[in-house]
Amino acid sequence: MLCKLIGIPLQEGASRLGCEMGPSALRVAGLETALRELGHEVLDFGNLSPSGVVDKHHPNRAIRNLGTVAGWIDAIAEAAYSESGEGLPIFMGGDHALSAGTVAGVARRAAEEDKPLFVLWLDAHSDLHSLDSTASGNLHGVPVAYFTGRSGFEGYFPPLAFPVPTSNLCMIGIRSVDPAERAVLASTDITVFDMRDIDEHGVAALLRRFLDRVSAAGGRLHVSLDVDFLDPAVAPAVGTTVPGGATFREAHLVMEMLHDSGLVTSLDLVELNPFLDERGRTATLLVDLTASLLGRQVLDRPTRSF
Ligand code: B3U
Ligand code: MN
Ligand code: MN
Repeated sequence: MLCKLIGIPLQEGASRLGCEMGPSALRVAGLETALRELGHEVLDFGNLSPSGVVDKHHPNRAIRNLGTVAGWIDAIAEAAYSESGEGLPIFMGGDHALSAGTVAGVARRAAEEDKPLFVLWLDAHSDLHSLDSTASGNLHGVPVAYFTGRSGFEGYFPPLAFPVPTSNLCMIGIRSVDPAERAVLASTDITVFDMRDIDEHGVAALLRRFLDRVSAAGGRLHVSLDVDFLDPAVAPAVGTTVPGGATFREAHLVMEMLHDSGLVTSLDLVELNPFLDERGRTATLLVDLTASLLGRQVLDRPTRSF
């Protein structure tokens, strides 16, 4: 498999500075070598930079860095479209606002191939705020609303030609949802599995159900992994830690199942803030999780039935 590493040092969507160092930390932690050791070809495209920044003002005065983030989304969407034609683009963030661009870009690619696009959102948060409803004003809280085509982004974020149908979106790991987001989740058909669902049913059963749907539809699958999907005890390098997240093993199992499915066509690694890390352990964990997604396994594993 050809793996394309694309750095996106965007940090203006988060409240704490530091995500701009995410792509460097993933490189230092050995992402390229880990993938090469699995037999993959790896191309590092370096880091993207934003399109021209136009100052934009929104009536919601809480919003921060709107013009800057909009400039990033524009450039990211273009790169995501161009690089998703062959191989597996791995978008190394950068804060989660970047997924407004990556998903918009891969959605355009899927539409061109006449395939449905599915999105697996691994996150503590639903990131479903509109520009009107965000109270923090941090734009890493809005990408899902944007790429599913909810209203209010017109004139602020780049026009969106191919919104992702909400029925094609599955969120796993959710445990911090604001009231406005909760109302959206209640009124749409987004599949949401919170931590209680993981506790009750196990992450494997939840994920298998979704992957079966993607496979039956012949879809492309974009995976967006926010560091705060993981429990802060194993992944401290994130600005918005929420206790009670996925364990080390749950996260690896998700990646191993994604590998076995053969369905993943693009990947975001987001919200890594190396300034908050402990001796690189979160960056290293992200590298190991990506290796699991790309086929690293403990044993040569035959299909087993118990
Ligand atoms: N929903 C809150 C918190 C948040 C969302 N995404 C992250 N934090 N990383 C907000 O600010 O919109
Ligand atoms: Mn997020
Ligand atoms: Mn999050």
